[in-house]
Amino acid sequence: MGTYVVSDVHGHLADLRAVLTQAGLLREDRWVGGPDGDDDLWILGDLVDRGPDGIGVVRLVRSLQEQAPQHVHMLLGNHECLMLGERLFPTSRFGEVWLLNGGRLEDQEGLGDDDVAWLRALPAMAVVGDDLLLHSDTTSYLTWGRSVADVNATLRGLLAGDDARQHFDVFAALTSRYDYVGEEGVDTARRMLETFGGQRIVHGHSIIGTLVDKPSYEIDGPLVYADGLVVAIDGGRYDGGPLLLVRLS
Ligand SMILES: [Mn+2]
Repeated sequence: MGTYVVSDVHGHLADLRAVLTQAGLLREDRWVGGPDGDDDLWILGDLVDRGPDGIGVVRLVRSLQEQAPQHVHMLLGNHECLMLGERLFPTSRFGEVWLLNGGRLEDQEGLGDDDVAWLRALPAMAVVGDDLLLHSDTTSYLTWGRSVADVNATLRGLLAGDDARQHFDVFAALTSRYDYVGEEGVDTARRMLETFGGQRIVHGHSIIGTLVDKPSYEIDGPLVYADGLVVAIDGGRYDGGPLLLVRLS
């Protein structure tokens, strides 16, 4: 049994299909789940915006979740908040910020009421084996609760509400980054792990190229940093890098 993570697909449906197929998780849009059918997939948010077919990625991910609900899991990214905010509050600040961050009309037009309910209920964190999985390399999660269950319940409550500012605050908090970088980053990562559990944080959101000061086309694998306490997996597909599917050990 293997556990795979992927993040920040940003509309690149063909790439997502390709990496899942190559790993034996997918065959012609049907979930296969690896050689024994018991592999797990965690998608760490940011399915949409910036790329060619965000709504296609939403459709594929939701279909895989329906086919294999015990094996396919999706976490909330800041672009899911953005998609939701634009849909619910188009005349608020979300309108401008959504466009600036690569929002696409086709993705909004394809979004059904059922998708909106799904977005509002996405969990933001999970501990899987020894890994704490989340979207953003931020400490904002600490402001929403003292356990994974607390944080997920708080965010679910905030996104269930109809207050545009509340939604925007969640989006903004999930957009912050680089909190595990540098000397203080090690302590920060340790504090996150002590609070939420796990031996290691696995995140997307901040592209590896910006963490190692390299162009994204030179990135070919995940980055382990902060004394081995943190793993970044966003290869920067929207920036010309690879969509990384990473098998956790
Ligand atoms: Mn993000």
